[in-house]
Amino acid sequence: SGRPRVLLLCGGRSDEHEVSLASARSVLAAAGSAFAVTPLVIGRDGRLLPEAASRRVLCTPVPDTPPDALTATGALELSALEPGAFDVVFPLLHGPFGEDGSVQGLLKLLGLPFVGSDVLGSAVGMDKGMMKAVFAAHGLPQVPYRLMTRSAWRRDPEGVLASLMDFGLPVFVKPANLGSSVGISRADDPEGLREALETAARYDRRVLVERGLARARELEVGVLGNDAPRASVVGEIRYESLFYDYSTKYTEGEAEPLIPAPIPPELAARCQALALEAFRAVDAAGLARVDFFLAGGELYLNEINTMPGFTRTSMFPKLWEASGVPYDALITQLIALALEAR
Ligand code: G1L
Repeated sequence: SGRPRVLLLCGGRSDEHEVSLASARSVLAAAGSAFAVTPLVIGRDGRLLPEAASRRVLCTPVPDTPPDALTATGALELSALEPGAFDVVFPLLHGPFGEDGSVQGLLKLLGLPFVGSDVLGSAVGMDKGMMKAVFAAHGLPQVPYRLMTRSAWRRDPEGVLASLMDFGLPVFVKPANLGSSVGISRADDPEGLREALETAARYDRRVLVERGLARARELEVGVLGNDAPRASVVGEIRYESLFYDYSTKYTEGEAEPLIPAPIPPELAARCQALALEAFRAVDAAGLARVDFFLAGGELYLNEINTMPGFTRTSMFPKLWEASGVPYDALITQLIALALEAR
């Protein structure tokens, strides 16, 4: 009896701390009447704020974690997570300590149902190298890529550079760990490639090199569901940049979403079908945003994000709004999906 008790976990030790808080504010505002929502903010230092301080952080117009609100022993507040204390957890957490499946593992051990993918889907969705290997095993179309270790790069940089020459230029070089947007660069010449690899290798043990596409458009699809997932309408992201090759994705500039994307219906249907295949391939659950490149008439799967931006104005909620599922209903559906036996 009573409203379902929802624990909203947000913040965390990542670049996306503020994005997470912004999303949590949107969820709190939308879910606050239908659900009994308890927010818990994880500080940038990884410590949990007590509930009252968490509410203050989320309800303050200029948000940040006041240091004096931090508990001496954040681990103590984990007792709030005892089995049975909540009906469902909404883990709005990203980055190495939130999106790699570790939080999902903790919640699973505690027997608390949670929104979104389980350990496996979260972990695979987080790691670009593993994600691409899984997509490749499923025969999904991707740009040519190569995964290498930092140690291989440091041991034999000339050999690695030589082995990458058949890719052509430009290429994009990224740390394999998707949780972070830092360390990504575009290389247009061999010297740039050397620098890009050096940079990416500072951020992760594993580095991904992808062939750059000329004049690629970016399409995105929202997926909602568990074992019978549905795809949203297709959206397109365009950047302010005059020549929108996809490097602009990693530079400053306002993204302008077009929903639905101005593409032929057959292409939209193909995007949606591929998005559902990608969702199943990584064993995602609940929700995901699947991103594509469209270049030279060909569609390439770029990535799946099992923890997409989640404010009212983020792409994932907007895609569903345009598909007939408003924000509040989206939250209700996600909570229902978390409680559904799988
Ligand atoms: F809990 C969900 F629904 F699975 C979930 C979890 C995390 C949805 C969206 C997110 N997103 C993020 O954590 C963020 C880093 C993009 C900030 Cl909201």
